Amino acid sequence: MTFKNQVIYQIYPKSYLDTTGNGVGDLRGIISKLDYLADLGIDMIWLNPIYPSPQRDNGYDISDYVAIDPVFGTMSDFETLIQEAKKRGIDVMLDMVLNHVSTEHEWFKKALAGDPYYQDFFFIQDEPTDWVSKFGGSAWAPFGDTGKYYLHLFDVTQADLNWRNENVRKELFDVVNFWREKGVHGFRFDVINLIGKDALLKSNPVNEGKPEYTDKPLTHDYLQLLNTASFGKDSKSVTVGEMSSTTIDNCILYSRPDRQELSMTFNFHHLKVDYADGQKWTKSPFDFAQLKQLFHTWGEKMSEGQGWNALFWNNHDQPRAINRFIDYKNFRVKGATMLAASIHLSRGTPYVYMGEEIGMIDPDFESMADYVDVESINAYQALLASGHTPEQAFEIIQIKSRDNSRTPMQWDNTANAGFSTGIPWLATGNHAEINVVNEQSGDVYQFYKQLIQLRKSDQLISEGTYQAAYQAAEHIYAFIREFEGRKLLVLTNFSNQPVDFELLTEFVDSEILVNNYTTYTPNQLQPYQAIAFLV
Ligand code: TEU
Repeated sequence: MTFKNQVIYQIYPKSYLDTTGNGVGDLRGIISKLDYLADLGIDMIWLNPIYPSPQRDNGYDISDYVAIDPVFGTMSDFETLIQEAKKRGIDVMLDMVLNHVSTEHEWFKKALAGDPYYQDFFFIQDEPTDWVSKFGGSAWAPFGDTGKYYLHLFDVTQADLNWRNENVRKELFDVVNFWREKGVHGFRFDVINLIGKDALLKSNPVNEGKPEYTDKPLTHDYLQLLNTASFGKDSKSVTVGEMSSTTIDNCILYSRPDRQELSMTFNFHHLKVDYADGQKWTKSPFDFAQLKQLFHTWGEKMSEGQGWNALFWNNHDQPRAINRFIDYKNFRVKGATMLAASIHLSRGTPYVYMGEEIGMIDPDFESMADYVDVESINAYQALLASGHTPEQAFEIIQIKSRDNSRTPMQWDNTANAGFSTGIPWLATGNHAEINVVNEQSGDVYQFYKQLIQLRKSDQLISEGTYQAAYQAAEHIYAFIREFEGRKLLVLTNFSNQPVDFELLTEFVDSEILVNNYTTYTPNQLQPYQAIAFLV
């Protein structure tokens, strides 16, 4: 079993299951659901940050890298989670947020107190650059009353770390090894392609300054040092880099096995095809032609370059895909299963985001008071400042907020969806119909189980090459996988209408391996049909 035939399930711990009644999910809640996860067939669970944090950015502002925030439980609870997961053949992947640290971390506090050793852990300059924070506003803030400024590419409470400083690198390598010694084999590295910054940071108005700090060449050197000093010593390690605004060429270098950097990479280009003018906080239908072109380009080039894609539609930073890409009011189940097939049969490692396996959708929040995400709250103010009415601004937040995917897991149709006996930290979504009790025997969950099992059992899916197909077809995304003489043609209809097609002659005598419908009309795909032909 390698990362090529594994499926990774992402858990947002705050929202998975609360066992204490404080309205926040916890480690014992995850432990209580390991049998459910084992039934689904997943191989690894990725946990978003569970470390001590002021929670300004829901745990991505870390104040202690090697402890468990009491809101999630104790280190003993974590050790129990590792043991219980292992009993079920499930490994754990932790989120390593190594580009920045909370301003509540002792390193920043000591720097602020005047300790030059720790001041060199950060980017502190006399003059700020013109860079823009990814959460809006300047990427610089006053460093105490020194008259200098410190860099924060994200929230003002998330200070960027200076990876040029070998003392910083050593501290961070020690963090990864601390969790390896706890039995952790998986690591997701948060915005790790931002760590290669220059010593002296200078202004660059291009794309809000991104070229000055994204995918810089030193990033590869640092990843090779990190690999050698930590997870590279573990033959079972699975590592994934979250790559912000990256390129295919860099992702091949980040994930090509001989480079000894990472196992695979997340890129987000396919989740920006519903951005007007490349801007997230806009309202725009998705561009299907651009979506399939991106899948084909990334699929073929990563295959040719021996790179490895993390395949996903959902995560904690994205609205749920069913809302973005599917006529979900009429075709929720078919749309959910079609989306699943479009990545689980492709080349890469699929990620299932909690609730995706039961077809969860965005909540119907009715006012800004329902939203808590710092990025969304900042964006709402920016939309008002740029002339949007409150109604227009709210409509954009409703479709784009990260809170959409962070609502509590929907276990049943009781109050709070069976997530908590207390008041949930974030309101629940529409769990009356969409919940595990209703859906676990239903089409979506069972289809995910089938896809996950196929990846384990057939090397054509885990190892096969990727080749684009039906590129000119207006509503069809299709590709061919090939391995040791066997071929799989996967066709997905991204529309709510039947679509005619001509089956490639080489597949005329094929068998149907996967179909999210119970029937097949020759040379016609039904609305949101996903079908795979094997020869
Ligand atoms: O996200 C990186 C990132 O760029 C996010 O801003 C994300 O792309 C954006 O919100 C999409 O609109 C990582 C984590 O996944 C995210 O939760 C953190 O807020 C961020 O880094 C800072 O650590």
